[in-house]
Amino acid sequence: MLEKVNSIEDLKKLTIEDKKVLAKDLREFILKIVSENGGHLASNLGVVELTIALHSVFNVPEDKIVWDVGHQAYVHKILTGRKDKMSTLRKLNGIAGFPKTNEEESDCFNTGHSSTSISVALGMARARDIKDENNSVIAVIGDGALTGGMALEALNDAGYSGTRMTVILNDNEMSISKNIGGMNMLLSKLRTKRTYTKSSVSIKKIINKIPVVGKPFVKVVQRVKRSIKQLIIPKMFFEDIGFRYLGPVDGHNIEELERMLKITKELDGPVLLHVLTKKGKGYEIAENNPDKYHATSPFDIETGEVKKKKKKDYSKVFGDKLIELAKNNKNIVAITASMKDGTGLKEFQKEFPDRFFDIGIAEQHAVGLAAGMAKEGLIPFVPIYSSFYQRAYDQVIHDVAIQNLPVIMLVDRAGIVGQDRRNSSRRI
Ligand SMILES: Cc1ncc(C[n+]2csc(CCOP(=O)(O)OP(=O)(O)O)c2C)c(N)n1
Repeated sequence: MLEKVNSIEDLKKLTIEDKKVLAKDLREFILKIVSENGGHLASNLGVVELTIALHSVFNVPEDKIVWDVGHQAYVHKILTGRKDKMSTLRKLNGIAGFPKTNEEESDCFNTGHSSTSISVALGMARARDIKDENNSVIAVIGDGALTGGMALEALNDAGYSGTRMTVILNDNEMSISKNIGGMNMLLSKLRTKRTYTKSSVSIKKIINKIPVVGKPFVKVVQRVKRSIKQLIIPKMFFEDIGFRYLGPVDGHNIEELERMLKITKELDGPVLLHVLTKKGKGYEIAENNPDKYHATSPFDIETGEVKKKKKKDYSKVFGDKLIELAKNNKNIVAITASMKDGTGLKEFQKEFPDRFFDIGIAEQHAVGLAAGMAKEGLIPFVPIYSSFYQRAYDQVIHDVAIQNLPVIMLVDRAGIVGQDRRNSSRRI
């Protein structure tokens, strides 16, 4: 089926049954490429059906799809005419592993750093309204990225503004490792609920068509529904801040996804569609170890074994040394912004669970938190990749440096990392 699909037009001609076959082909194709070249695997396997459904319902490049982080955009790239370039992933001058506006028109925005998509999509939606245009704008954001402050700032603005846009919450319960935090607690309550809003939207549309009695009646029905919803779904956070919440929907059911996406297209105002997906879907080894296969170097498909064994790197040296220091000093604590594996803190967490803090993809908060701890006599270690430390420059200056607080910052991955180009001016 994948051989037949070379463009979005080809995709749109397929039946649901064809699309199911296509999903299987896409998974095999991605698995082959990533096992040979390395790349982001588990997140891409998780969004195959979602991406097919998005491109079936919406029309890029007129409609804008903003991929948060952008590491999960392989399927989007394959479907938007770049299938043949995928074999150059992570190769010199090869296809970028993230959306690139200068690569294809349907990549409407460059992403790489987490939690930017809702702000950007809201900006695009406001621009559309000012220009009096009619396209749809969609942000696709993971539950991990939703822990970032910028995403929450954007939800706050979007919900209040009432601007027409869709946020797709791709909830796989994982950041790179298991997702944590209060937002995750809220999502876990929503995950277990039946899809609630699916009928309410169509009822509203039908009632709205009845003349005169229509509008007031809708208001009454909505009020009743809202109170029922409060009973069924505790703490309707998204609705309370101005979004219409739809879902949760099975993110591997193309038919259901298309149905829900069509509803979001019809609605005025901000909509959040909660989609449940499985990271690594379809490749058992990645399903069982989604964190290991979040991003990987080349590996053997049969066994999952990485071909070139990783040497001891600076993150490991740091992690081992920190454990040694922490054994002799109970004031030492460690903070990670959702990167415990990459920054070498996995063993520290096992050894000192009470002195380890994974605080979500929230670098600003990580440094602010460390400042408070340091002020009260603790010795916080905060390892963050150099590129992501950019998020916390203000906290580094305002909360730590000016107050001369002993926060220990470890900045790694500085310089050039060749494999993944995330934006045109810098390779990280
Ligand atoms: C500011 C920032 N910090 C850290 C990262 C590293 N990072 C890349 S993907 C990711 C997890 C994203 O989780 P989620 O949004 O749930 O997407 P999923 O991979 O689960 O689909 C992290 C922490 C980043 N890209 N940007």
